[in-house]
Amino acid sequence: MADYASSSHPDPDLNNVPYSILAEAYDSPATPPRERPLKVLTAVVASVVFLVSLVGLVVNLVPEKTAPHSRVRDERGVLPRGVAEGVSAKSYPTPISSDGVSSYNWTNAMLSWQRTAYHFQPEKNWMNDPNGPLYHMGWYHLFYQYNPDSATWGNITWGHAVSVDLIHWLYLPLAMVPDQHYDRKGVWTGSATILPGGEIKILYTGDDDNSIQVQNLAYPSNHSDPLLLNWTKYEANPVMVPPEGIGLSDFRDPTTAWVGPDGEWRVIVGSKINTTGIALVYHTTNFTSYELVDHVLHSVAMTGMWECIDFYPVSTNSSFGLETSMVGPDVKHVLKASIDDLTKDYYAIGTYDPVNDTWTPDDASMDVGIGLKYDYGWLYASKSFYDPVEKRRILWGWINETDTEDDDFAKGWASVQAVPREILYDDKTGTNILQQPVKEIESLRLNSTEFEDILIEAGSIVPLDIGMATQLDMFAEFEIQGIDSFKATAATESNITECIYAETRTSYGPFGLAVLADGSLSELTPIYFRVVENDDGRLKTYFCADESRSSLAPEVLHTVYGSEIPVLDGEKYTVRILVDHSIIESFAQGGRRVITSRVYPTQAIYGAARLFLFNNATGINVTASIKVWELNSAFIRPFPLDQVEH
Ligand code: DQQ
Repeated sequence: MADYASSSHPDPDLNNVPYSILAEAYDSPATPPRERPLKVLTAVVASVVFLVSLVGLVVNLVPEKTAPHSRVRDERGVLPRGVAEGVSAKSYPTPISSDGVSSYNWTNAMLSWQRTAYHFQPEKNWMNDPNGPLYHMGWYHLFYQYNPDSATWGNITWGHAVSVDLIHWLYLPLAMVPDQHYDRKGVWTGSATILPGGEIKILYTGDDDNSIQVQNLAYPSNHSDPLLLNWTKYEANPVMVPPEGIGLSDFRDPTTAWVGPDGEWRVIVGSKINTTGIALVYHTTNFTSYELVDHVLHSVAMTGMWECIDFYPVSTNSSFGLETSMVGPDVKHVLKASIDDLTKDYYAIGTYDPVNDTWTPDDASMDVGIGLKYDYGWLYASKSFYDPVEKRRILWGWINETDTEDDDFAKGWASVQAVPREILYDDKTGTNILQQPVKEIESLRLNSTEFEDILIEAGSIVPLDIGMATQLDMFAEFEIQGIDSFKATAATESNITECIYAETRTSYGPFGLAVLADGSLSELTPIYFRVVENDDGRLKTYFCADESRSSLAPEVLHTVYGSEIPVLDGEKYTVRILVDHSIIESFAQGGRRVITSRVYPTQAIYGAARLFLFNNATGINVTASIKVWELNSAFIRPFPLDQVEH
């Protein structure tokens, strides 16, 4: 087998792809960012005056809530195309209201503002799952489910882009299109496996001529091409067909393979039997013929179809990611399934038995599909890969839309990929993974503003003077003042559990940040903590995002979501937030819980977007320290193939 990993780059120019320097690529603001004092005391004083007038707004300005509309059928009973063709509801039909108005009166300026500046998205049209991420000869490759023809799901091909740093991307020609009997109705999701010598194998699901889901093999036509421009589909595809007892449209999304102690490769394919979600295991030695193991890797009753399974090791005693085949004493395994019925990615941590090919969750009550989610907002069909350069595991995930199909047509595009996240095991809790944006995102940081020990009194909101608030990276720490003395007197609010509207005042919160808010608070997205006293007097914390007031557009989803989050003794309440136009990604307590908000502001856009601190607790004051960076735009353009030899 050729040792491709050691092949040298055939064209040195490719190592110096002509990126524009960022300052030139970034067109706003036109002048260099102004420096701001580190401690903005004057802003705080002004804030105190301002907050008094705004308290009433936060508390009283409660617009009528729009009930989440049906995400399965529209009012004519029409199924979204994805559902009709055997995958999840990936486009939402446009609801028709009683007055016949189906959509907000969007202007072009509003619609163009929604497009992100540093998240990966194609130039136009529909995108969904990330596929086959890998590193090869100096380039990170990302493939993705893509409709080249329209802003809705369908005609699924593999789009392709490359990056040297996971932030700036160059679009390449389509990698694979639906042109064979075994994938004519779609080149669906798949994963890459890199063999020890560097050879790349891709397994993907094809929706065949008869709408049967089958697994196919593809490989680079030329492994020496760093850009992997051409792909060969194996001539004897398909290599796996639905086994006996498995529905013909319930068999999809093969994982990255890993090698077992017997030297054979293992691959998982997602499926279900009745309403039990399952992970089928296959063995192979050559990637062309496969043997189904006579038991599943794992199953969970009542979780329905498992899409886009991911299975990988995490180290319990180091801060490095692990290559997919790694097993050992200080290794646990994460099993993730994208739960088709809920369109959410659920994971659990457990123990893999490589001899018997079984996996057991550490805590059966927190099993896959009933326990933890990667993201309590909008992230689906995620896939991880091992980055051999930085020795880390990186997660890609699809941020799906929560507007309507008509809105997507108006925008001309639908969906973005989340900023890639590094995954680590949380050795402090031992119960969850940690997710953080890859460190390369920090290369986009421009000027910063820092606020220290700002007092946010109960029932107040404090504007932060940071200028443009549409492309941000921020880190905030909150401390409750006098929690111990207050705890003794606070009424138990165990009846108000989970996440609530941010303006609902309880003893210990909500408190946090109002992101993408306009000056009059007609639109805002609160990202917040709320602390609750259990019956036994112990405190528990919720981390939430409230999208109920994110947009004046009635047709988009308005909802509140989040999760209970471990906050250990001695820890402050901390959150890192990335804002990129209509996407907000929030990582609490070092990434123990993550919420991606998909919002569609109509007023809090361009220069009108602001950032606030708020505290809607009834009985506690909170202090906050926060550092906010303005972020540059990433360089995401077509690869100048005509300018380079390859
Ligand atoms: N998307 C693909 C399927 C997968 C689904 C089709 C998950 O392979 O199950 O576009 O979003």
